[in-house]
Amino acid sequence: MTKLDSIVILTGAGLSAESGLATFRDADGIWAKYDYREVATPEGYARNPGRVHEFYNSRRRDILKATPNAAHMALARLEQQHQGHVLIVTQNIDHLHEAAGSRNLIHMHGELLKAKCSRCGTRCDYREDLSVATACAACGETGGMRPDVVWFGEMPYQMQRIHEALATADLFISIGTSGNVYPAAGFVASAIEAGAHTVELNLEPSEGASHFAEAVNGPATLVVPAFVERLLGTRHTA
Ligand code: BV8
Repeated sequence: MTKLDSIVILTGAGLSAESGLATFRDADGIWAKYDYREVATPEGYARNPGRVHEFYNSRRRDILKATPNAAHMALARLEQQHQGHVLIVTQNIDHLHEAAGSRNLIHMHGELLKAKCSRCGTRCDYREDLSVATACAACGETGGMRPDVVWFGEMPYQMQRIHEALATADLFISIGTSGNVYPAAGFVASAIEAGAHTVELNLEPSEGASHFAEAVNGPATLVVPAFVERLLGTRHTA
């Protein structure tokens, strides 16, 4: 393998599946139980904020009970031991990458353990249930507090920083994502344009599998630690 200075890693719900958190598009996934237009769009929130709060309150409680798995730990090890630059861009709204020790991390779809006030824009850590009666600690207003997550039709966070990282990537790894949701699903094309080697680590081939130079299929807790050891091992032999 050539010199791999800059590594960009995109993660999705499949990475947290073995920590007990539901994915979206698997047979028993979240979108099999909820209509995303009702619970993950600004229109759905405006129509029925109580239903959206219920949806996210239940997921927040699940997230607070979850712990990082061997795949999260392996990615934190890679960041600590790799001589070059490692950036994780996660679509996940859980905090398991941080809990595993990852630091160089972008939550492009937001974080469920944060809330933001639609009235004054203030964002804060928030681990309790939210409701329309929750008052904003900054402006005191009620009725405006929402989970700090990016809904369909909303602009994902830190896109400029992500595109800059993709433009200089030597290696792009996509882990546990079905490649259905844009703009994240388009990152592999940007990485290819930058001349990066592209790898998909996923339970099964994703929608975008054909774009990747290399793929390893299997559960994240098996394939991710093995791939990280291969990368770190390569460093010693290069
Ligand atoms: C936007 C909210 C524009 C938080 C989510 C083209 C370009 C740009 C936009 C679009 C476009 N075409 C369509 C759009 C609109 C839309 C979109 O992509 N729609 C799709 C459905 C067609 N995109 C948007 O609206 C985005 N915004 O583009 O804004 C804009 C421009 C200017 C100004 C304003 C706006 C916003 C997208 C973000 C939406 N929010 N979530 C939450 O509730 O979580 S999306 C939701 O899907 C989650 O965030 C999730 O992370 C994301 C992706 O899902 P995955 O993570 O991939 O999960 P999934 O279940 O699908 O797959 C899991 C995979 O893991 C599977 O492959 C499975 O095999 C694998 N797996 C399972 N178990 C394991 C495993 N792998 C390994 N080990 C295991 N054990």
